[in-house]
Amino acid sequence: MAQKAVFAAIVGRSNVGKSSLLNKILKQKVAIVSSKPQTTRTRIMGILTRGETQFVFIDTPGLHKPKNALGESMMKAVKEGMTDIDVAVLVIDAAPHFTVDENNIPSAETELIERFKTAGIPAILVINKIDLLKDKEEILKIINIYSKMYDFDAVVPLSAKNGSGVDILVAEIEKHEKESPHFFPDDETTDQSEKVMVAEIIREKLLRCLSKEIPHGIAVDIEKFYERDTGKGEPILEVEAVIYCEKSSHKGIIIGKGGATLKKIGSHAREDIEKFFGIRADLKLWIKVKEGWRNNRGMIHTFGLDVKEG
Ligand SMILES: Nc1nc2c(ncn2[C@@H]2O[C@H](COP(=O)(O)OP(=O)(O)OP(=O)(O)O)[C@@H](O)[C@H]2O)c(=O)[nH]1
Ligand SMILES: [Mg+2]
Repeated sequence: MAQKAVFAAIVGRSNVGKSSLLNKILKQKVAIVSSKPQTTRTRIMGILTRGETQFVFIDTPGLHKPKNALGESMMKAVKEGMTDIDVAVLVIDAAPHFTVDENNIPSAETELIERFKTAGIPAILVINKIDLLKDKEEILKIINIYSKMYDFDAVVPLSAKNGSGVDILVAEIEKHEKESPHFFPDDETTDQSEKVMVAEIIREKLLRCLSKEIPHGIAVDIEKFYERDTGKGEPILEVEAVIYCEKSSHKGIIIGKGGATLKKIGSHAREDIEKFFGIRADLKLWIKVKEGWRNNRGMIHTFGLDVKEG
């Protein structure tokens, strides 16, 4: 049988659960998740090969009005993520805190839907977080508002948290497959390098352990990453990472009283690194201050956060 492939971009506002959905589809965590907006900073590919079909999902940063060069780069990554796709998956948050009002749709979202129209991109509307909904009428209200904006191929209410509805979405995406050779090895799950995965795991713990604005000004750079032979039969993964923050006051907060916060971040990150690589790990963290890096294109490039062309 001929091989098939389908490219699907997962797009939508910040915090609606795009990365959670990708992880649930893949049954493996490849994208970090947090309750803070703008968690995802780059375009992340998640790959699932099932029978003859290879699904390539493109997780994208949440739509927002950029306030700095990093934000601009993130929005460029969304645009880039929408090129050469077979279908777009627009994710909407149905949780009660998220009021959908047709008079108050953010311009970034309406512009995205305009792109669906002009580029003729078929789209699926995903209504996520239905596990939090008491009143299912809310789903109908959302469908009503969004179906006026675009002729969606399908509407799938689901929960990226408990997985209900996720299989229905995958089946809807599969309808857009095309005959094509597979683009990635069949056992691959992401296009991110191991070093990037490690940096992202550390950044996730920073996002989760720190409050408010500080995590948004953080970047993680992996300086050393190698397997060391312990001579006892079992190698150990040695990781040394630098956490860059924007202010020296932030550095103090990241370290915490007696180093407690950094210790907690380090041990949570190490646990996840060990789980991901299936090997014991040793993690050393340093903190450096790099004022205003989010407006410095050179630094954005150094941290791998700019949009790669091609
Ligand atoms: N209850 C519930 N929470 C969810 C669900 N999906 C995601 N969440 C939570 O929503 C928050 C945001 O999830 P993410 O997956 O990081 O959202 P995102 O859209 O990728 O966010 P950005 O990368 O910032 O654009 C996290 O706290 C998730 O645990 C769901 O189906 N139900
Ligand atoms: Mg995300």
